[in-house]
Amino acid sequence: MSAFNAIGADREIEDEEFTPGIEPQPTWCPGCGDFGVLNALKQAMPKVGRNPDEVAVFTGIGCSGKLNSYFESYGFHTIHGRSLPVARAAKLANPGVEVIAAGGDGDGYGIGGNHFIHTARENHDMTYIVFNNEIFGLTKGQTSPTSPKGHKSKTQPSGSAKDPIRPLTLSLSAGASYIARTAAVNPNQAAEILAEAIQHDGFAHVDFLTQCPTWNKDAKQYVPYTDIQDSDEYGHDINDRAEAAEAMYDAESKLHEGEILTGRFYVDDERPSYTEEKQAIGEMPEQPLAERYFDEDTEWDRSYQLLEKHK
Ligand SMILES: Cc1ncc(C[n+]2csc(CCOP(=O)(O)OP(=O)(O)O)c2C)c(N)n1
Ligand code: SF4
Ligand SMILES: [Mg+2]
Repeated sequence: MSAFNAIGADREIEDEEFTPGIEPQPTWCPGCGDFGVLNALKQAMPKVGRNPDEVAVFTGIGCSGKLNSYFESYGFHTIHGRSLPVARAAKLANPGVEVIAAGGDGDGYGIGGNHFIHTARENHDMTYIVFNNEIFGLTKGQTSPTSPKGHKSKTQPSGSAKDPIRPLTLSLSAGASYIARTAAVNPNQAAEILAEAIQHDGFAHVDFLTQCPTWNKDAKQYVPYTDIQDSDEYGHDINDRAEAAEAMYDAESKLHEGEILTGRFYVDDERPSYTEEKQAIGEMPEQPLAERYFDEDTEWDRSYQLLEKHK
């Protein structure tokens, strides 16, 4: 990709286009689940028909925050817990851009938890991937909001006295309109779920289970897992809020008992996004606010083409 290209024509897109040519190879530890997110995201892009120029990835701080260094697209490595407000601004200014925010469980459910709740509540049109390894990885294994009760770490040597957060349930009550859980050990499902989340109009939250073999050796590697959509035992109506809440509670209770339930938990295709709500009350224009440099012929212009292409 050359920076500041014109909008790409419709064409077949290869996942390898999302591998940067000049960036260093990932510095994640061998066996890290973060590789699973990167690969799934690359595989999702041909499914959604976006080329690298049409995507912007916003990350927080953590091992997970390195995602956009290894993924060819526009990117912004923000500060700890703050990927969502930056991503929201970008989407509001340039609605044709495919906005993806990503970060760790500490980043998104801890320090950035308030942004998570309110971005879900407002149903901003973006995908939010949370790398859930149940610890602070980058800072060497401290207890995080998703660490199980009793989990021992340098910050909680006698074991955590706290119940872990329930991210799926929290997301539902906050207002996210697409909620799924997948795992790095399940690459095909992960790529499908990310593609769906990206195509969803509204706030799509994917809790992505990622093993950290370096600092969380006690953690399960998230196998064996059950895909709730493939299971007669667990299938529920993903459009039914009450049934989704029950399925989420079940999955979150079983996670630390060694039963890993993954799949789509809730989808609401009817709810308008924040941009649509603001346009409906006349507080946002139909045309993109952002200007973008295309080429010598058109120079700076608002990103109408991008918006038109992906309407
Ligand atoms: C404001 C602020 N507080 C604390 C830190 C230190 N810090 C960096 S990454 C991190 C936690 C990372 O954990 P998580 O978000 O789960 O990401 P992971 O490394 O596990 O992918 C912390 C506390 C920081 N960079 N900025
Ligand atoms: S410390 Fe853990 S989360 Fe970070 S790169 Fe290594 S294995 Fe991955
Ligand atoms: Mg983490």
